[in-house]
Amino acid sequence: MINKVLIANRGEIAVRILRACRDLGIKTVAVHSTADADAMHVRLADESVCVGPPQPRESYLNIPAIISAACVSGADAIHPGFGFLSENSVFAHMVKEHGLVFIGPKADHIAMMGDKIMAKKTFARLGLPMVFGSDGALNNIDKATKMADEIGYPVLIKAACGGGGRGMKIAQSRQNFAEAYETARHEAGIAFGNDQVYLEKYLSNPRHIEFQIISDEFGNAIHLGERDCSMQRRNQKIWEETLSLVITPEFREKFGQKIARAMGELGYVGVGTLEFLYENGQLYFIEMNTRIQVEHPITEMITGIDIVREQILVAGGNRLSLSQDDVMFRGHAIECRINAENSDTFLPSAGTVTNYHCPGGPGIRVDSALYDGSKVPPYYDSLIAKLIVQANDREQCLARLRRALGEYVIEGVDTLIPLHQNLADDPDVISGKFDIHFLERKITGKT
Ligand code: MV4
Repeated sequence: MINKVLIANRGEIAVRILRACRDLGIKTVAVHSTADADAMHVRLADESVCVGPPQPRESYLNIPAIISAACVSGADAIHPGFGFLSENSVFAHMVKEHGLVFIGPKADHIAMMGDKIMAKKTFARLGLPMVFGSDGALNNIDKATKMADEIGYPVLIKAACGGGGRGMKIAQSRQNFAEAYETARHEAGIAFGNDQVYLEKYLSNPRHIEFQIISDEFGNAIHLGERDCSMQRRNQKIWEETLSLVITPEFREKFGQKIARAMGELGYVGVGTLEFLYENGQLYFIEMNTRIQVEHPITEMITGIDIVREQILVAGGNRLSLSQDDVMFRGHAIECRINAENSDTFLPSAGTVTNYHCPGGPGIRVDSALYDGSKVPPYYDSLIAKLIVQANDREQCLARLRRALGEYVIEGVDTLIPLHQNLADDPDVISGKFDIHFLERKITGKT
């Protein structure tokens, strides 16, 4: 049983986790940097510990400080949230070695999915469809070129330890393959300390679709449908939706079942997300994330399931509180990420919030740690609020979204609210015709 959770994170996700703990009657310990002493997650927690100066490396990523904070406060579990230490298998292992519960999957599964080649091999064996490409790492240029020729150009060279768009190089033709390959290996070596790369056929205009799964240690694994996360810029998602317009109920049920069965066979315990590219009516597996994700609330909104609650419960050794037959999808949900960034330039905007008014009413949820007078420090991710909207269908969802965006007041820092207002009025967004390149095209005006 988990009685007290240390939350190794900040901002809205720390508050989200605090809320799940409170609902479960679990005590909470916040950690914070000196820059976050007055932050909402510190105010809402039962206890708090300062773990270091503002720089993430010295506070939210400071493993000895965080594990010490858990030990001195008498916490019996650590929730890493997302980002920071959430997908660090060494940290997950250390937490366990200290007799604490890591609220996440087994360290071995985190390490497995961190290696994208290993992840692909695993899910290929479990029967998921893959993008046409190399079966593993390609460690010499001759073999790599032969493989690239076989795949056909354009070819994408991906770093084994990359992911989330980091460490990718595109080769448009055989003429520039050698240079792209050597550059990719060189950059991967510097960025990840591992220069292994693999190849995939480059899909030119895919959508980004991901399936949410959750499983317990008794072999129960379920899926909670998919999210369309195609609306992104520079690998940063801006707007997510569920359900996807391109997945039929029959396909969702069959494919979801296949994924859930695969998770059960793997012995995976916890929440997770399988990422796919969608093109020409087909899904292709690319990566798996082993953390709770930023966009999890849209799935919560249409299923009515508290995913963070289930995550904490299964980490504590409990059975999933529901089966696949209990999972129903109600209407449509959209999340807008409200970043403290200028809507035109995307430059981050730190400062103090001088006026704050949050939207409400039917179908509206706001996940945020903002309050009137709160600080937005320059040291961290620019996500300051998530506006999540649900309605019976997509059209009504968009109408509610426009209403909520119109009510939202955040003064003192620049935000992406104007960008979202623009997107909610865009004919291509309204008709649902967008792929992963849509936003970049819209911003630059290119076709
Ligand atoms: C691809 C691709 C096209 N073809 N793989 C980027 C993030 C990483 N998770 C995988 N990524 C991509 N892999 C093949 N074979 C295009 C991307 C990609 C992308 C994917 C999802 C969301 C946003 C993206 C932005 C640029 C490129």
